[in-house]
Amino acid sequence: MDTTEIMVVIGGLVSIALVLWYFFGEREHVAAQTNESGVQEIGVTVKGGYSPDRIEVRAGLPVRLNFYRDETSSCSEQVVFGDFGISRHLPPFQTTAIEFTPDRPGEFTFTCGMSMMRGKLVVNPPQAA
Ligand SMILES: [Cu+2]
Repeated sequence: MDTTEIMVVIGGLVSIALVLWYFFGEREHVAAQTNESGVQEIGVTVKGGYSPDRIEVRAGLPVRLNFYRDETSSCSEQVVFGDFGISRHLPPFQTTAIEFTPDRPGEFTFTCGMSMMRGKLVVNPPQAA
């Protein structure tokens, strides 16, 4: 193989890896990670939707959702967690942390101000001691 062929093969492998990561990578990371302070933390990118749009946490532990709004579209300027009485303005190109402690298991939808963009917070029962 000459250098050009090797480059083509490497390019192909990188593309495949990116496709796999795009389709499967994010879903593996939807569970919020518990940090040293015991806060379940996860970043959410806001751009025409929420990514990830399905976030798993546990009940009874504080949650910090770091919403990064990567657009100026007015659709996404507000995020609403109706079940938790939370409504927040998200300034563009900034990270806005939303903190609360889900006290009960269940599936809770969060939306933009007009309920067009949707995501789901899946609250699992507290971990057995
Ligand atoms: Cu909207």
